[in-house]
Amino acid sequence: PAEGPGTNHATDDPFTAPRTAWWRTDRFGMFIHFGAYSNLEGEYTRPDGSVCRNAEWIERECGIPRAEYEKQAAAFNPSGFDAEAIVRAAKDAGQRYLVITAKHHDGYAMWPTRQNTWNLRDHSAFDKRRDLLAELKRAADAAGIRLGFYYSIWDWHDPDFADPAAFPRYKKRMYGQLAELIENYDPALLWFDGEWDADRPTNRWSRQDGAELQAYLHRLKPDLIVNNRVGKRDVVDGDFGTPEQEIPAEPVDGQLWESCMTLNDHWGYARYDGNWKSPATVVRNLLDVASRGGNYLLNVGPDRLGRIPQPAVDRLRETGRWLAAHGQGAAVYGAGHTGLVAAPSWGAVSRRGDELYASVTSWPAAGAALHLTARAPFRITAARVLGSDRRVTVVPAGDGYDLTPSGPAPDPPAGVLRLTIEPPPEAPAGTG
Ligand code: H79
Repeated sequence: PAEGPGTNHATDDPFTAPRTAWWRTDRFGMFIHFGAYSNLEGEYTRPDGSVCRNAEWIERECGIPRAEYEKQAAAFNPSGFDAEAIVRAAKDAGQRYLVITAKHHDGYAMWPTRQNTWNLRDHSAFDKRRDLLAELKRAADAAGIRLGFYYSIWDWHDPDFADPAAFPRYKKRMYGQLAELIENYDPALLWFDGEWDADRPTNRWSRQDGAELQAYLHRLKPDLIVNNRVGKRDVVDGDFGTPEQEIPAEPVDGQLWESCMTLNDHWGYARYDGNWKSPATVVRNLLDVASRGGNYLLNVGPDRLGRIPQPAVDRLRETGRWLAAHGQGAAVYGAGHTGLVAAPSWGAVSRRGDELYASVTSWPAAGAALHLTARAPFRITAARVLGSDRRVTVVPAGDGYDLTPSGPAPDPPAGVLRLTIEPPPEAPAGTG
């Protein structure tokens, strides 16, 4: 049957469902790209001595012969993978969930799957008694952080994937792997990718395939959250949209969304990539995302031994410090789109109930005002700077209010103004 926009394959509305409440509140997660490609650390030396650079797409983009890729995977030994250190880094950043690549496009499973031997236990130099996903699950549970898995539908390794006649066999193994993931590790979320595969032009992954898969997953785990790449990335597919390396300018009506972004220029580890985003950029992205009602999934790529690079750890810690210093993340967790004000140039404004959180990333000169443009009528009954005893003078001005914090600019020149508003208009759905 034809389905109109807004008709989701889930049996509930993800925008308001209790099932998605934690995700709508938590706002900030850690993406982890880690797989057999990580062992190459972004560089492949061809037989002629030339070097080809990439990260998680290295097998395909650098044209590595299958046997060659399998050989290097057999040497993969992430002995330095420390689930507790990873969870600590996420926790330090203020991240509240993790999404790790259980299987990327190269088809290599990061857990001891029973469906094939192309996996970390059976095809590596890693300690066969260890199970990284189980370690991560245990550490995440202990820290009160949720765990999700990235799973690529596209599979470069399984010969049945690209053959339409054999695809049902691939699909059976894929369903089997997903059941393993759910039964063994009880993930809070599955993050699909690679539904736009180019290898089966006559038999593409369809909306119907996505709907069937989603129904299957919800039978196994009714409160599972699934991204929109389970289908065709339309409003009917999965629970949330997945803008990649971008932040939408506006919230998407009636739809949950999450921006996934890299911390440097690659998802997987690339030893030559030192183009790290500044902590200020990370903080600003998080504030912008939250103010538009979205989540921010910030990526790290562990090295061949499984260690998150130190520049990434440092930036995560700085981000967490910022949140802690300015109201313990009050502008982010459980906060969302205001529906009341225009996005200011000096920061971002989010809302939780009858409070607005005006995060200031460009502090004004002493005595100068921050202008807040109102898009709907509301009064401000109280204003303060979180984590500080500064006062805020509020004066109606033009199309909104002038907010003037007392004293000289703080060091660093940033802060969060909490504005209590009245009457508290109906908060938009989809926020905490
Ligand atoms: O897992 C990460 C990416 O590997 C995956 N999605 C995120 C979360 C992704 N797959 N494809 N794309 C993103 C977009 C396609 C980019 C491409 Fe390319 C441009 C494929 C080939 C050219 C990037 C640049 C990858 C190889 C070269």
